Amino acid sequence: NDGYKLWLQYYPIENPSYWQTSTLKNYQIIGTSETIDIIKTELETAAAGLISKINPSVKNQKNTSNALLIAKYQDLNLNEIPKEQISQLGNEGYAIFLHNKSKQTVVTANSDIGLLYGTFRLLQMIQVGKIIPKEGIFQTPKINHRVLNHWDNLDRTVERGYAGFSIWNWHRLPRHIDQQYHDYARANASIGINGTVLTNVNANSLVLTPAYLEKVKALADVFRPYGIKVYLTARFSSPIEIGKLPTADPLDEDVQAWWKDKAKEIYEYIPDFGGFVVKADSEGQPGPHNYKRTQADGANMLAEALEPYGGIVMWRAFVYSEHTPDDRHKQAYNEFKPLDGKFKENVIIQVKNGAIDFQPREPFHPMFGAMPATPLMMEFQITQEYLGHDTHLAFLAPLFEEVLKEDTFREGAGSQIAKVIDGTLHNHKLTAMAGVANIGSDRNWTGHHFHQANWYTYGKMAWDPYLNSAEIAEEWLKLTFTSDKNFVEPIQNMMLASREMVVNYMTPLGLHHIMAESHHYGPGPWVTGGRRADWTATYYHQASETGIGFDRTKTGSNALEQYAEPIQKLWGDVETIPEEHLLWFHHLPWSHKLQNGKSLWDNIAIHYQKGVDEAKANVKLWETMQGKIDHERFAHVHSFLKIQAEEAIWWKDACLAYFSQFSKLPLPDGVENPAHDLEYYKSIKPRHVPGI
Ligand code: BDP
Repeated sequence: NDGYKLWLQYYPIENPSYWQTSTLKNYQIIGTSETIDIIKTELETAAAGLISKINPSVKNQKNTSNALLIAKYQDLNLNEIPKEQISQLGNEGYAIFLHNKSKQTVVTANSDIGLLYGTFRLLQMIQVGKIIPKEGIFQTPKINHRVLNHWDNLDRTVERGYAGFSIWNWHRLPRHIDQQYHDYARANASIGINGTVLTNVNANSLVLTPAYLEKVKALADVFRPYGIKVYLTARFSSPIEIGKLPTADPLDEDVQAWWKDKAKEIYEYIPDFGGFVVKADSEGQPGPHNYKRTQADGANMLAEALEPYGGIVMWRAFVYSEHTPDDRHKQAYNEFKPLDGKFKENVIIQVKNGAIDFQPREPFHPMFGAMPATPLMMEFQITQEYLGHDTHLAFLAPLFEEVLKEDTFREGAGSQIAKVIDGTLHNHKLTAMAGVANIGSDRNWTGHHFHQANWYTYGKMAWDPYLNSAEIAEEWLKLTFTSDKNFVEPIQNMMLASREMVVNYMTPLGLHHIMAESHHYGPGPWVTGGRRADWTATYYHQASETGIGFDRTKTGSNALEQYAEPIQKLWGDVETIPEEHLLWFHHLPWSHKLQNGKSLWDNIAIHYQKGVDEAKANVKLWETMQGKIDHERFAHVHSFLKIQAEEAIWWKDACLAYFSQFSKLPLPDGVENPAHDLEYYKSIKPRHVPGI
């Protein structure tokens, strides 16, 4: 098993129940469409696997009555479920229930896509051994646009991609449609993802030319029956680069007309094109600043072009500049907050979960909840730019869950981020979530087999941002590997603890951005100087003989003032701030005492050691799983876990060797001394990591 089948393994169920068998044996699907055909194929595939172990004579025996009925509500003759309940399902929701009279399992919806989602859910339930509750299941997505952002370049490299090359083969498109495009769409549909941004946020305007639009159209045609819309990144300077205009000024009439024509052209190719994602005025990307215009001027110009066709603009808030003297943490908020209410209705602001950049842990972005008149969407990074790339296991559900549950206090207590992004806090209809994809040409899609779980989690949480990590992990393990509880329970625990483990051996107690320069793999607390201070480690940890940490309170950058009062109070005080954010907001002496009575230095060292100990323990634990799953995936994960354990030591040793030159303190009991001196760690070249 090479993992290609992801969580859609459909391995045989042990002792299937009568309900499971009859549901998969005798079904009726009403309707005709490409989506209905996909549903049929899915059921056949699932049945061939899930009940393959039962006696073939039983399997082939057709009952006259169907045990499972899949049909749109309008095609059913059902008075059992009131119409209103179904109309609330909207266009993508579904219902699954047991029909009292006929005893059939019914999957119904208002659309074929709803039926597809319902079918996938039913099959997942059958695989993991769940039964349909008496009251039935009524599910509607809480977020409308659930999109993957591919940071894929047209030459098939993937920015921050660690699982091979881009799966979009632009050269062969549109004439060759690879089976993998279907498999990709199917996998996404199975977890509710309904949009894909094909291209990197560091955009190439070529993708907006006819030659590429034909290729994009070919992909859109594949994805459509799976309920997936295609979006593109729009390079702000495209009117100059491909339109031969002298400017890209958003207030220039020719520029506006150019975008309008471009939108019209795109919709001729792709009538249900989703819209644009834009990274402007950030890390060298052009934007409205080049013309002394605001982010709203830029976003609204594009929104106006897309508006006649129902397209949207996802305008990224990741705007910061090395020429702005202020703390990078504060810049996006300062830029966008004054523009609240100034964006057109089809603009949504795409905000990363934290104010810096996808760190193993970040306090939530202060923009969430702070712009009541503007829809805001969440951007998570599924690919692990700062969390050990492909080789380090980090199950990200706890990271996502932690952020989504944070209380912004913007409308008083209970103003969780999930409510900001599902539109309920400030009554917005336009809602979205983006996940920077971790998908590549590797056979198993994501490099580490366990990183499939992060793609899976993203889809599930975009559908319902109130889900909890433990349930997701359990279900994913059962779908992907086995239902054997001797495997599922310990490995679920391993997954759930893995992100905190990474935080411990990389950036404990609120440390951040101390990864190696540029590629961000491995430790680099010594990174300093160079082109941009805000891309160095020393900018963020501020370690010196007097202490460590970034003072973001009133005595420092005062980024804290961007949060609601209760947060300012809680985090502004070293006694009450959760220790996990301590050094994000405070600069403290090495001798500062933490809650456990030990010094800051001792605590830093203890956290690093803890991370290492856990990474080593994971290898041992995994070894006891041999034979419980297929050998291929077992061995793959085994070697990656070993890499992780070795590199956790590398992280600990490098960071402690570096910080101890300032703390000048010995390591506490139980913390192993670095094996080498600091110069040795500094000399390690990217990805050239010594074994231990
Ligand atoms: C950072 C990445 C960079 C991205 C940028 C972004 O290092 O490659 O282009 O974010 O999100 O995380 O635009």
